[in-house]
Amino acid sequence: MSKPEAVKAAVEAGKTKVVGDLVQEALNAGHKANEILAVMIDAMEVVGDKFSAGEIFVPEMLIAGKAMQKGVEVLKPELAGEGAPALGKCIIGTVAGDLHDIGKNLVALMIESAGFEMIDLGVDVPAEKFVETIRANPDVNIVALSALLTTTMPAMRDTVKAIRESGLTGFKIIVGGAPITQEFADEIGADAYARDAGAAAVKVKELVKG
Ligand code: B1M
Repeated sequence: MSKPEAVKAAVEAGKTKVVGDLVQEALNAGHKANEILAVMIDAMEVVGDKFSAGEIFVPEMLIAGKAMQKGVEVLKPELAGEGAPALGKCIIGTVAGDLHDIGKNLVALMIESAGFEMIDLGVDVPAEKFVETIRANPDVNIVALSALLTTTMPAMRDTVKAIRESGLTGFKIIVGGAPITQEFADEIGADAYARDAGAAAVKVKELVKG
């Protein structure tokens, strides 16, 4: 089994204690951080499919998520890079009712690495909390919303609506997450959509450069 395959197997099996070491071994063996991240995302895909098929349940999905987080911790310095010019301030959060944060954390890491100061509101963030935080940070130029459930897409819509109705301006809203599409982003009045964390970092740079 190759080093990345070992990482994938350990994430799938929720082996939280060994994933970090396996990721480090894969890096030491010359595998790129993005390649290792991709196999961990594949592992979560397998876990999600097994959950859908009724082969595993929420606790197993949770533990696989924890295992992935351990792996991401080791990858962070490699993914983050350094020395990006200061481009502004970003507020990020997973919308109300949604507890998924692995993807949101990756997006936060990549946007931060692109040169943004990050205010991470965490998960299950009510629309009012986004509005309140934007109001308290007049220099914010990016608001980033994540949603992983089809059932929380309406909360994303409500959040964009609440932010627009607040009358606050001077920032762009970017949305993303597995069920989100460009069409949905357009429909709810977001300024941008990104498919993954790398694309989100590219997009926010374009947004602030106007
Ligand atoms: Co949940 N879950 N989960 N889960 N979970 C999914 C999302 C699911 C697809 C699994 C499945 O059934 N196949 C399914 C959703 C179905 C749907 O709505 N269509 C699902 C379900 C049903 C549920 C529960 C309802 C289960 C239950 O209780 N019966 C429940 C809901 C809880 C809640 O939120 N209220 C639930 C709970 C959980 C756990 C808590 C156990 C755990 C989350 C742990 C955590 O996040 N700390 C969990 C997990 C781990 C998953 C899967 C297996 C993995 C998610 C993940 O981290 N992927 C997931 C299946 C899957 O994704 N294949 C599943 C890896 C991560 C890197 O990818 O988050 O997609 P992702 O992020 C990507 C992109 O989406 C994008 O960039 C990232 C990569 O670069 N992106 C953005 C994300 N945010 C972005 C924002 C942007 C731009 C891009 O701009 C701002």
